Amino acid sequence: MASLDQLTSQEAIDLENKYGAHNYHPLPVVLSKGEGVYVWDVEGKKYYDFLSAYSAVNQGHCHPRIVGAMTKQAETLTLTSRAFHNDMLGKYEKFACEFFGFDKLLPMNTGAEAVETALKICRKWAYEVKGIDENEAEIVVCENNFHGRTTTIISFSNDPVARKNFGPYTKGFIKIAYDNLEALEAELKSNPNIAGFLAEPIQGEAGVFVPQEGYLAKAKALCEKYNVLFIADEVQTGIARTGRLLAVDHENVKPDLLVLGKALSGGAYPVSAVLADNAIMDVIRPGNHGSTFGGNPVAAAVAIAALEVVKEENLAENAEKLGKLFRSELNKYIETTDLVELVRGKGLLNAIVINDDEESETAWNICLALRDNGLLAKPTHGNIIRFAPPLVMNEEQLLDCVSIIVKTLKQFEK
Ligand code: IF1
Repeated sequence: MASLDQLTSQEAIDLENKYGAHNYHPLPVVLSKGEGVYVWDVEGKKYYDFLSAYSAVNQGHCHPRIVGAMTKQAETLTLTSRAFHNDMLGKYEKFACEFFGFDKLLPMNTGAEAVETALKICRKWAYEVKGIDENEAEIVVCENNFHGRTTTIISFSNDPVARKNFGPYTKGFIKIAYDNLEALEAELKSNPNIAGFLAEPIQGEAGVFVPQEGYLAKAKALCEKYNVLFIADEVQTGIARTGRLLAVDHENVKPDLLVLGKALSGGAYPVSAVLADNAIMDVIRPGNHGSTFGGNPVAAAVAIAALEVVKEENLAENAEKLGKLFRSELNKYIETTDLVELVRGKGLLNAIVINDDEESETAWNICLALRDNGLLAKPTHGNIIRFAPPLVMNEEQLLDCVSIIVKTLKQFEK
């Protein structure tokens, strides 16, 4: 087998198994092409993508405008490092700051790096502005959070698979129940060393858990009351996924630190960022933080194009409208069956809960059958299946997907 020959799916999987670290358990499907809401496997079978690379490909696969911006910039200048200026970074920072309504942006590459960046800014602000004693700052996080894979971030995870045997763990984090304002206020009230509160506006990995209405606005108000920074991790929920540009927009909340990643590039390139106003961001001075690739000209060009697509193609409005349709169509089916407990979500970030215990294989087997029927989705936490198609989907395609999903679920009715 010459390395440039077209592989079969099985050959590609065998290569990964032999030469790749086994840090994932992918659905057995090998993709080689994507366009809009569709992907194709190496045998040429076409699928609806109902994961969108965990909400990175909100703008659809290989969006011509994003690919065009990327290739044009790639032919001109790819990387200077931040030792020198480049002519794209400032343009992008201005564009993104105006787009999201903040004074300043700090560019990074991956979501985890942006979360780390927000934690560092928050701690520095705590010492230099709030006046907490050195090394005493603590950050409140939520149970069942997912914020990435670095040693610090997994230190405050409570998922044993992500965490066990990676210690010793970073100190300075306090875990409270998600969607529980009493727990938050109790912590803020009793502990003068709290610097920030980090939360996902909807918990993705936890199974698309939507908090009660008003939670984010009230949590932000509590943070203001106790002079604590509200850090919104919108890596997964941001960039139109939930039917608004940001999930916090549903409650008109402006976070003190906004963390973005994934769809900030439309999935074309790793681009992440933290946004904040000057009173906070200005604690960061030369040498305090950085990254070789963060803020490179390709990332800047890609992110501008990706955000323009979100606005010009009205992706937030489309996600809002199609999300309502998706849940109402699935609810019609759910009323008729015991197989599915419920559908929940916001915009086009949704999940169904299969009526089975967490250890059962049912959700995995449903995803295999969905694949066979031409739609790709992935279980999370055993019995939950996440549904997050690209936001460029139209109504006819969505209804086609609903019929594939319902037809497949019916195969599993007892
Ligand atoms: C993996 C989940 C999604 C995130 C939030 C930061 C990051 C993520 C809210 C880090 C990343 C991904 C990473 C991916 C699986 C995944 C995921 F299932 F684990 F929860 F999206 F749903 N904050 N989420 O969701 O961003 O460093 O990866 O760019 O395999 O780890 P990253």
